[in-house]
Amino acid sequence: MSDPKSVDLLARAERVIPGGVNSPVRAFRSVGGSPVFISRAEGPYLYGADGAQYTDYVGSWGPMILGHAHPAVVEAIVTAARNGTSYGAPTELEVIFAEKVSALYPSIEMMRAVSSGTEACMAAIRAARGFTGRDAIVKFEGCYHGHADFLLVKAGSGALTFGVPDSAGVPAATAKGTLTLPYNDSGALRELFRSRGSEIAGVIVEPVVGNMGVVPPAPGFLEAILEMCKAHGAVSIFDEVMTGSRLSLGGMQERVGLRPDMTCLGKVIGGGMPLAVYGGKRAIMQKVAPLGPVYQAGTLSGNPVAVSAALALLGLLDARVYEKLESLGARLEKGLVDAAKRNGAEVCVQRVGSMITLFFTRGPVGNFEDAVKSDTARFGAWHGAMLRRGQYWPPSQYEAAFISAAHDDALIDATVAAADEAFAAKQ
Ligand code: KE4
Repeated sequence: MSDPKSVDLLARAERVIPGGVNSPVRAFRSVGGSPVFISRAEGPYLYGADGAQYTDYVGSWGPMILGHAHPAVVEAIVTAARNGTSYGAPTELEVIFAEKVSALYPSIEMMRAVSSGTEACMAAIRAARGFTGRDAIVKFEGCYHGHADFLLVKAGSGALTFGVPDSAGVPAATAKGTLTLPYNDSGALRELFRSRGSEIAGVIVEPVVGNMGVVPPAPGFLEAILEMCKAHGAVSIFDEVMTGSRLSLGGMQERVGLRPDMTCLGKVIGGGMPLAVYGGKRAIMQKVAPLGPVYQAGTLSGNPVAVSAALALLGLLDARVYEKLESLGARLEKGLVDAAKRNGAEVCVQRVGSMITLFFTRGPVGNFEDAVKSDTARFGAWHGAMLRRGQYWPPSQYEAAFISAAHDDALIDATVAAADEAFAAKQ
């Protein structure tokens, strides 16, 4: 149950916006109840339409790594906007941004700014196809790379056949070019390359999955992807839209010391503004227009307001931030595990850095098949109980929750106390 003002707003919204929301997960459909309409946010807090305060564990689905409305980021946006919001022409800011990204991600020798993670992943795959002259791409079940047609695909019958659409409106012919394998299954990947390696343009992977809940890579899995791509002339693509500068300033690839051929970035890299990146090996990116035959364009790509926000945020991220995020993440993980045990709740908590998921299943969760064993009804009840206690947890079992550096030990302890009650709550 949400506050009366949000309920009224939802009724109005549903008349003019599908489900009343501009992105489906916000509708609370998978947890029940109606969504809280947010009026403002600051630091670790969201404020509902009725003024109620919530400790936020969504953080706009990842970007708000330093909390909401960070003064330095807001100031950068205001200052930039006073100079005009977008010119549709190159600026020095974009050069500084590209040099910064390349310094943080040595695997990105050349990059292009776009306006969303969807655009970044779509363009990266087009570049991989243009570079290799091949059509097939490989993704992993449970990973989400935005809503480009050829990425809304699920495994066809038998994971080694071509994909089938996972959304209405995606032509079967489009889906056929996408092969879907189980996450963390290096054997299936090796088998696929053995049988079809010459057809594969690229492999795209979330190096830590956030989109089926947090699922870390099994030892050797990411290395197998890079090895197979290298051996068969395919392009390895790390989709670090969520993990980039979230798990480390240089993303998951920095944590594991790997260099994919291409990387997609978004969320944190964009400073919480509509700004994302795709890039990688110079030889691949030199295929992109106007240098080469792979076309990609965008009206607001690299606009000065978004880039200024990004540079302000990135300039504040240092080792101390990631140390604090690790400490808070470990505190929350332990607190949730202990609270679940105290209440006899069968859960599995999986975390990497400040990305964490509470699965209502015994676990461990290593792939999509494991994740969907979760009791989503129990999760929904727990989510509602947490919300009533001022804790804003992602409204889906299959999402990552995010901790910001604006959170502190006291807030984490309050969240654990609420979780304790929520586990005990029968409804
Ligand atoms: P956007 O187009 O939403 O900016 O990015 C797509 C995308 C690509 N790759 C990864 C790994 C992502 O997590 C995303 C988007 N993440 C979702 C949350 N799981 C965005 C929230 C939403 O869809 O409302």
